[in-house]
Amino acid sequence: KKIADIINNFGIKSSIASRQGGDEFVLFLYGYDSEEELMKAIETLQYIQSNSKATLEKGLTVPLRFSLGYAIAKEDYEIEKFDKCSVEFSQTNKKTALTWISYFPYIETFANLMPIVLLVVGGLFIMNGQLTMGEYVAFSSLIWAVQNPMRMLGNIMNEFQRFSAASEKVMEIYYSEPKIVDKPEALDLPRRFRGKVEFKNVSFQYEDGNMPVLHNISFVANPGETIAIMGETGCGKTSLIQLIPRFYEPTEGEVLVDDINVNDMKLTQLRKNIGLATQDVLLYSDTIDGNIAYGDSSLTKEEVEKFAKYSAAAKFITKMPEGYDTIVGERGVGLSGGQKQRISLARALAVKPAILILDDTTSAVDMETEKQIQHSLNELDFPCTKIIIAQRISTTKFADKILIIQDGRISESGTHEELVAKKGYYHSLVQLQTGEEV
Ligand code: DGT
Ligand code: MG
Repeated sequence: KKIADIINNFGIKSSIASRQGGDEFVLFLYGYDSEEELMKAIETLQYIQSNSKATLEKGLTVPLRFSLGYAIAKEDYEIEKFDKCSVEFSQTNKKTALTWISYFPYIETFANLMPIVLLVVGGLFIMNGQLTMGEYVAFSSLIWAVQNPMRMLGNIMNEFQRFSAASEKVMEIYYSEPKIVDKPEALDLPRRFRGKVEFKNVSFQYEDGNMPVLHNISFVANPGETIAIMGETGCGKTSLIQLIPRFYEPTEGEVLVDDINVNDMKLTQLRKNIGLATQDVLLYSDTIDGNIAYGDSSLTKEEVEKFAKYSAAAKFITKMPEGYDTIVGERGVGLSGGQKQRISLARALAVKPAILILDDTTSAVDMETEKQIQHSLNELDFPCTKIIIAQRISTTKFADKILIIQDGRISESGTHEELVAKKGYYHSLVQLQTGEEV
C-alpha cells in the first residue's frame, strides 16, 4: 500500500504494486498510449527506486525494490484472441437458438390445438349421444394428465444430450488406465538402491511424436558418480532422464538401475530411490516447509532446514515474513525463478535419494549461489549418484563424466579435460563461456 502510494505520487499512471516474497514487488504498467510515455514512466520509476525508501510495518525504512513487467503492442493480439473465442461462442449459441426456434412454433401450436380438437370432437360425440358427459370429462382429464409429462420428456431429452456429452469426457478421464504399471512378476526390492544407472542402446520416440528423439544411447553412471548432460535446447536431455524413473519406456534398448531393468521393478520402489528436480518447477499451494517435505510427514523441522541450506535456499526463506511457514501460491507465484528452483532442489534432496536427477535446476540462480549449491552437493551426508543437466561449464566441469547430446545422440563423452582436448562441441562451449582460448 505504502509503495503504491509513493509511486502514484510521482504520477505513474495506473500502476499496481503486488507483493512478491520479502520486500520485493512487481509493478505492472498499463494504459500508456505511446512507447515514449511508457519509457518516461520507467525512467521515473528507476529514479524512485534509487532515491526513495519505504516504511515497513516495524518502522524500518528500506530502499524500494521492485521489478518491472510491461507489454507493448500485445494488446491487439490479446483482443483478437478474445474476440475469436467470443464470436465462436455466440455463433454456437445462435445456431442452437435457431434450431430451437424452427421447431418450437409447430410443437406449441400442435400442443395447443389439441384441447380445441378435444372440445369440438368430444362435444359432437356428446350431442350425438355416442359419449356421456362423465366419459368425456374423464377422458379430457386423462389427456391433461399425460400432456405435462410428455412435455417434460422433451426437456429431459435435451438435458440428457448435454449430460451425455459432458459425462463422456469425465468417464474418459475416470476410466483411463495408466499405460505404465507394475508387471505382475515385478521384483520386490524394498531396500535402498546403490544408485548405478546404465543405459544400453536406448532409443526413444514419444507415442504422439513422428520421429525418434533419442538414438542408441549407452552410458554407465556408477554409484556415487556425477554425470553431467549438456546439449542444445531440444536435443533430448529431459526425454533421456525421464526414462530413469520410467515416466516413459524406451522404444528400444534397456534402462538399468542397479543392473536391473527398470521395467521389472515396482514403480513405487524405483521412484522412492530417485530425487528429481524438474525443469518446470511446480510448487504446491502450501507452506515452504510443506513443499520441501512434500509427502513425508516424518521429516523434522531441522531436517527441512538442513536441506534448504544444502540448496542455498535457507537465506532467502528466513528473510520471508513467516519464514518456513510462508505459503507459496499456485505454481509458486510470489517467488522468483531461482528461488523456486532452489525449493525444488531442496525437495529432491529431502528424499535422500540414491539417484539425484537435476534438470537444469540452477539455470536461474546466480554464479555465486550456484557455487554454494555445488559445494553442498559434494558434501551430502548420504551416498548418491548425480545426473545433472546443465548449461554452464562451471556446473559440469567437475563431473566424473560429461555427455554431450546432439540430435538425440551422444556425440562426445568424457571428463572436462578429455573433452577440451577433443576440440569438439564441448571445447567450443568452453571457449564461448569463458571467453578464453583453451
Ligand atoms: P531443453 O530443456 O530446452 O534444453 O531441451 P531438452 O534437451 O530437454 O529436449 P527435450 O528432451 O525436452 O525434447 C526433445 C525433443 O522431443 C524435442 O524435439 C521436443 C520433443 N518432445 C518433448 N516432449 C515431448 C512430448 O511430450 N511429446 C512429443 N511428441 N514430443 C516431445
Ligand atoms: Mg529439457
